[in-house]
Amino acid sequence: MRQCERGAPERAITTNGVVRPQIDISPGERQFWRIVNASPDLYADLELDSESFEVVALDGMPLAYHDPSIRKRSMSHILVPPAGRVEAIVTGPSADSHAALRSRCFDTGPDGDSNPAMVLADIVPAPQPTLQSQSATTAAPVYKTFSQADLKHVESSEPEFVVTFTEDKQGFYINGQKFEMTSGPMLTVDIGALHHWRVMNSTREVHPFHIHQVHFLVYRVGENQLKDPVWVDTVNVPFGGSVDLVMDFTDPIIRGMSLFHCHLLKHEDKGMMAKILFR
Ligand SMILES: [Cu+2]
Repeated sequence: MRQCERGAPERAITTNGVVRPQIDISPGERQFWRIVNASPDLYADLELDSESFEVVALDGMPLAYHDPSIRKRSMSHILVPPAGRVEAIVTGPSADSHAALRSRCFDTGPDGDSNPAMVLADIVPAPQPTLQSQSATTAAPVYKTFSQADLKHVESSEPEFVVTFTEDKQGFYINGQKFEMTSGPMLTVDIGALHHWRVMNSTREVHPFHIHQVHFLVYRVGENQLKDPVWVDTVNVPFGGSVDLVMDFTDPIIRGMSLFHCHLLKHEDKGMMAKILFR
């Protein structure tokens, strides 16, 4: 039986600690939402009945930060892995609609845990806007752009490092190694440049790849070059597939012993994690 047909969820995703709360928003009102998937191992494929999310930031990084021409992106649904964050503008639906914030069923693969569809919150029309609109402060936005030529150069180069996820009955591995607290770094990176990394998933379930201190551009999934690549710090790696990333190691504040890992807690705790030394 396919995952999305397995029936009732074993566990529910709560919203701000509550099972299926109400969210007040008046028709046509625009609210700024900051969403974090704080679940240890459930995916949220977020969807708002009849409305789109106007996404302005992913994983704490404004879309415009590396490309000032992109202020927002309209998305009908958005897959948020554990640890993923989304900031979006939401418009209140009409008063006669019965709207909900939902998570779609997400197929985590033949060996993955079930991740069924569920209602996360009911959207309830408020008689008045729940918040007074405020004008934003006018400090100039901060951007850090990379030239298209530099990005293309890195993207078309051979990967400098390949992360391969595997698993068996004894545990979960990165490049054949199970994480130990006493392990040394799997690799050392000198700060100051963009690097091409590839993350490969040789298992039969999805794994969200995450790295500390660093954002990366996801520009290819398998053989598919992405039309709208995004900068994030957590990316879902399809089972039997791969993602290609431009790692941004340019920020001089990146320092010391750090980590990259699968962000499904049960996988990370059973070994799918490695150290990286930044110097
Ligand atoms: Cu995993």
